[in-house]
Amino acid sequence: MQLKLIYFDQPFWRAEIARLCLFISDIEFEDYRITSEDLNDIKENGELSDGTVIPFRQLPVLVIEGQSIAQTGAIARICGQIADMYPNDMIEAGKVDQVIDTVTDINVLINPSMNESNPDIKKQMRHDLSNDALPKYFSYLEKILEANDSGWFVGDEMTVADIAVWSMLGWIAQGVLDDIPSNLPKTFERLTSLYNEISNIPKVQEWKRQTYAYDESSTGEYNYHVPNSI
Ligand SMILES: N[C@@H](CCC(=O)N[C@@H](CS)C(=O)NCC(=O)O)C(=O)O
Repeated sequence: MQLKLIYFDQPFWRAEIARLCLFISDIEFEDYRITSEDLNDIKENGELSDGTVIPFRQLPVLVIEGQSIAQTGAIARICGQIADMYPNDMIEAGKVDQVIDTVTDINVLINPSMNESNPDIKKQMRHDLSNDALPKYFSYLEKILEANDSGWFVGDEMTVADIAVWSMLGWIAQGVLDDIPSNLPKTFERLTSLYNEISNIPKVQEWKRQTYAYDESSTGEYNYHVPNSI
């Protein structure tokens, strides 16, 4: 099966959910990271120069057997099924989906503060996120982990839901979001354990070594200090 995952050259959860489950399960795929020319093509024409369709002019897009699929959740479900990290059972599948959609909701909550140019308003937004919205959502996620009691969100094995939360927590724990404390997730015991458990998986460490920049001296855009533990 021919698989190509198209995204920016960043380890953001929207792409990592697909890249990582495929990598962990030794499924071959093309990890295509767009150039600035590609981005222009996407914005102007809704496709890459080779004709690959980018349906909503946003990324990620998965090209599977020559067909383009957009939307993080849809891609996660396909890659999760291929990688055997997405349940067959309808209810269990729904439990995975609800976690992925909640990570989307958290992302959407953070977005306005990323686009805010007034520093005072931005600071207030980040303060509100850190003291209200984020802890609230983390506590809901924590409760699901507590109810399942296997260490994973659904069933007894890691699914794409766990990878989504891991990658989202890593985004926050990097400390790249000004005025959102990097240790915010740490007060949530089960989320912390989940994060550390996934970080310790040898294939995850290998993926990070291969695709995340680790040069301590670099301050470049592509230097991701996604911590191994929180
Ligand atoms: N609903 C989409 C949202 C995807 C999205 O917001 N992608 C961002 C990158 S993380 C993007 O392509 N931004 C460029 C743009 O919207 O012009 C999904 O779930 O995948």
